[in-house]
Amino acid sequence: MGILNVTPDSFSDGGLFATPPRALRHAAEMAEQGAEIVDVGGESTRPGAEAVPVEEECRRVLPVIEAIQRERLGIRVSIDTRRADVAARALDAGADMVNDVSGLGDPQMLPLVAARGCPIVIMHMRGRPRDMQLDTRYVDLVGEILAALGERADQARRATMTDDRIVIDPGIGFGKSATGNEEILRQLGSIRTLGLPIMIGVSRKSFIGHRTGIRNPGQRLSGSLAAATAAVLAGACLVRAHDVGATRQALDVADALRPWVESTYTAEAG
Ligand code: HH2
Repeated sequence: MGILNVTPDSFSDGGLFATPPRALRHAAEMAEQGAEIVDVGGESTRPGAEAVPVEEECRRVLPVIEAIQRERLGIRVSIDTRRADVAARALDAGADMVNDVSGLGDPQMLPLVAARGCPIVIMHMRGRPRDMQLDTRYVDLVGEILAALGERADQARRATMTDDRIVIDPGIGFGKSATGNEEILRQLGSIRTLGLPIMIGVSRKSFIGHRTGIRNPGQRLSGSLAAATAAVLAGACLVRAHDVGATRQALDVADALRPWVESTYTAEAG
C-alpha cells in the first residue's frame, strides 16, 4: 500500500503532493513501482497534530481520488480517514476501501462500510493524535492491543462484515513508545491468533530514528525495509509504505521466504 499524503504537514512528506496534479503523478509512480493500493489521506495523524475540519479534508482528498479513477491507473484506492462523512464521500468518488486509524472511533463508520460492502482497516490507537504520546505506558501492551482489536472485529462481524473485509493493524507509533513499537513487531505472531489479515505501517517512523539515531525521516529507508520484512515474515500481509519501489523489492523476496517461516511458526506453535 503506497502512501499518498495530500496534506501540508505530514511528518515525512507534508506538502510534497498537496496539489491534485502532483498527487496524481505520485500515485501513477507508485502504481508503476508495484503498489497494489494507494492510501489517500488528507489529515496528518502525527503526534501532536490537530484535527482538520471535514470540509477541508474532503477538499484535499476528493479531487485526487476522482483523478486517480479517471486516469484508470489500475490501482485500488483506500481513503485514510477517521471520519465516516469523509469516508462516505470518498467512496462516492471512487475509493474502494477505508483505512480508519481510530479503529471505528466514529459510530457511523461501521454502518457505512457494512452498507457499502467495502473492506476496512481497523487500527489500534490509544488516545488521539493530539495527546496519544503523552503517556505510552501499558500494563500489557500486546494484550491490550489484542483485546481492543478483537472486540472491534467482533463488533464488525455483528454488523455483518465478513472476515475477508476486516483488516487489523496494531498502530505502530500511535500511543506507543519506541520500545513498545519494537515489542509489537516482535510479538506480531500473537496478533495472528485473531485470524484476520494484518496490516502494518512502519515506514520512516520515529522508532527507527530512536534505534538508529537517524533524525531525518527521509533517511530511514533501510530501517523501514528491515521492519517491513520482519513484519511480513511474522505474518503481516499488507504493508503501508512511502518508498514503494524499494519496499516492493524487499517484500517480494521476504514473501518468497515465507513458507520456511510458516513451518517454523507452526512447529513452535504446535
Ligand atoms: N500510519 C500513519 C497514517 N495512517 N494507517 C494505518 N492503518 N497504519 C499506520 O501505521 C498509519 C496509518 C502515519 O504515517 P503518515 O501518513 O506518513 O504520516 P501523517 O499521519 O503525518 O500524515
